[in-house]
Amino acid sequence: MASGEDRKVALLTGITGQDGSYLTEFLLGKGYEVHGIIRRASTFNTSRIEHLHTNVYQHKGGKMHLHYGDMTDSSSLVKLINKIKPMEIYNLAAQSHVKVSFDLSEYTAEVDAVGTLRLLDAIRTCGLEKEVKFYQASTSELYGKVAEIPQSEKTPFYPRSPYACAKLYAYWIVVNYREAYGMFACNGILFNHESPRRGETFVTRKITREVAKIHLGLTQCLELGNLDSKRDWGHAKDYVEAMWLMLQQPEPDDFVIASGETHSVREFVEAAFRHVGKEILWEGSGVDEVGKEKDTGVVRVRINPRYFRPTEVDLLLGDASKARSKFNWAPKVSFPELVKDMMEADIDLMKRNPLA
Ligand code: NDP
Ligand code: GDR
Repeated sequence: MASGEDRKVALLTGITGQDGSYLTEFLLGKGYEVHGIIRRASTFNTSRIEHLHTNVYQHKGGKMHLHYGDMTDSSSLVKLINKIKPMEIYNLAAQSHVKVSFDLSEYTAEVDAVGTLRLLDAIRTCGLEKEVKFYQASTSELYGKVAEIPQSEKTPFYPRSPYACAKLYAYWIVVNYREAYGMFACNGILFNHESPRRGETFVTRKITREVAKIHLGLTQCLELGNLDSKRDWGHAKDYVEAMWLMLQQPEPDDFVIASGETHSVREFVEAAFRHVGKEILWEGSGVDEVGKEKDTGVVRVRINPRYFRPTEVDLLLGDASKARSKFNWAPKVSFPELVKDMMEADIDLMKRNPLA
């Protein structure tokens, strides 16, 4: 383990997730020793970081170490922090699916809200509150029923799901520990960010996977919920850099990270089909709406109410000007480039493994 003033040691919760995998690559590239907490599963859950784990030469001067732990298990967190003595902690672990949080509301609060408290308290238990820099994965879902457009650090919150309510607690406990104990703790209020590594049940990845299958003749039609909600979508690779930049600032603070553009789910669907040369025409409205392929008239998109949420977030559009002015952050990947990246990856995946 590295020692001395220049130790670059980071601990990540949620290392096996989309953001955890990109952040690990980013930190290894900067020469960090990266420690990640993984939870026990009955099947392998490290596919997104396997390429970093097994090939020592891709570590680029850093090293990745994995440890069993869980956000619901305080003693595992204390033991790991005490052993690793990280300089930076990135809290990315969460039950991160908004729709699922309506079914698993108590568990979501345990992991996303109380889990964050456990981690902060574990740092204090180890006496490291003045040494560790802490990043909290906060979210644009906090804005929920939006009070203003675009949303900035000053926009009031109005959470619309058990997930967002849990993340609201986490947001405020981070602010409170910063003020109460002088911790270097930051909230990154990140708007939606996607990639070929996005979980398969989030809408963008669901669309790119299914459109890739339709393109290859593996399936005919894709089922979705609300096509009208609008999101500010960026690329996860750009967003993990912002997480790191926040912790390199002279003072801890909270920052919105967003692309500054908003698109509806319907627009994402159209862009994905356009990528494979199909134009979609919409007919009907509400649950009767369908998307037909212009050339053949075949129905390619159907609405299934099972994907509706009890309360929806209609429109998100972020204003990241504070991050731009404080540390010169701006997204590099545009909306069309994001769709292209995800479509190409899923077409390639489905060609290699049609059952994926
Ligand atoms: P993912 O769902 O891809 O990853 C979540 C990670 O948390 C996984 O590594 C998962 O482990 C881990 N995890 C879940 N429950 C526990 C637990 N009880 N103990 C330990 N680890 C656990 O999320 P993303 O990478 O997309 O997002 C990262 C963070 O950023 C999340 O907190 C999310 O809520 C937040 N966020 C995400 C945004 C986005 O657009 N992606 C936007 C704003 C915020 P496993 O692999 O075993 O399931
Ligand atoms: P979101 O992402 O809820 O914004 O949370 P998701 O991709 O799940 O939904 C975006 C929008 O698409 C609509 N939608 C569907 N969503 C899913 N998952 N499946 C469908 O079939 C479908 N059809 C329409 C949804 O109703 C919604 O309006 C993500 C997560 O990563 C959070 O952890 C993170 O905090 C926020 O982004 C910012």
